[in-house]
Amino acid sequence: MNEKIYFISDIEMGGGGVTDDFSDDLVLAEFLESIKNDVDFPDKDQKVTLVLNGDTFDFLKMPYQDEHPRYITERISLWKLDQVMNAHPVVFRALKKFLHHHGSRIHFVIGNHDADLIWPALQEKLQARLGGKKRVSFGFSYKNHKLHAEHGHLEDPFFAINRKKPVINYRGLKILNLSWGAGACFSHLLRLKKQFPREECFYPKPLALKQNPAFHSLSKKTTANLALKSLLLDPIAHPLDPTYHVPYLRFLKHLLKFGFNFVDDEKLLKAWTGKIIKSNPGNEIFIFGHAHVLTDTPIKGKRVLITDTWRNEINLLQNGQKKPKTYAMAHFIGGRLVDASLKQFTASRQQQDISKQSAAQQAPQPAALIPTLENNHEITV
Ligand SMILES: [Mn+2]
Repeated sequence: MNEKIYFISDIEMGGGGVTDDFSDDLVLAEFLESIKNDVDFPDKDQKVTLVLNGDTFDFLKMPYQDEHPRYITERISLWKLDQVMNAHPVVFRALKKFLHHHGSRIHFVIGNHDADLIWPALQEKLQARLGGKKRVSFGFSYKNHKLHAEHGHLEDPFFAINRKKPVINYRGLKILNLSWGAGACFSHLLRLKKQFPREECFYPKPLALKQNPAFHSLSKKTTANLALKSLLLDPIAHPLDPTYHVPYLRFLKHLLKFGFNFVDDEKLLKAWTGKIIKSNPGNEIFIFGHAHVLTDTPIKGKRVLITDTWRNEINLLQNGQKKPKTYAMAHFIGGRLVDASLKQFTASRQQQDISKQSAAQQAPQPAALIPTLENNHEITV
């Protein structure tokens, strides 16, 4: 059996409004076409799997009829999925076309922006739209031999959810059991996003704040407001409401260990990836998204690949250019991993190896964090 697996993450496709950070539909469609061509389909034993490694959809920032309700029912999530399908028809057509081939599969890993994918109605709708139950699957992770992939938010203190209890009953409603970070987005961070939609997509964040005093000032106000209300006042005002729950102990531990550094901080990144490595023993290679950085590095003696975002993120360190579209590829022959690497996709159909490290090379390499991980002092929405 010859199998190639492609991983992309953090596309953040939304409903087409001001909070929708994805607009490279044609590039994504071309990428899907290129990976289909990369595989020799006349070979009956050839398989190709596309793993959409979390935050494929951005249901989190997307409004529901101009509002941002905290109680997300299956009906609300379905409405949001319809908006995404209407806003990005090119992508849905390309995904469906990718699945025309007998050996192809798509696996949706659930992230913090698309927690709604847990609803059966959404899974059924996507399966019906793209290629059937056997071809389209969902889960919090993807496993293949000694490879483990997941989005990464389940060890992020601000966006972690209880994966064993993703849906809860409250006031007679079945709703998503979302993270504290999701609630903070609905109540505070979205106001900042709507006022500065572009600035929120600038990397690195400290430089974006420095360049725009108005953005800096509103960010500071939002952070202060968020700390006072979401951490203190809201839980007192709504003591029985699970959507206002604050995991204080987890936050305190984070604060003592990492201060005000968040998801892409280098030390923190090693900590959360290390936890996932520890709880999935026996695996040799780990693939994540979520941090919006590109990394190929050894952690705890295992190889860790992190794919960067496909949303319109601007790199201020490179003359304000849009970040390149990157992905990971793993190649199995007869159940043995023969290659795993990070690659860059360019719309001209030329792909470039950016981490030519064979899977056989298990000896720890010098830390290769690409690009430099900047300390991020703001929570990214
Ligand atoms: Mn994420």
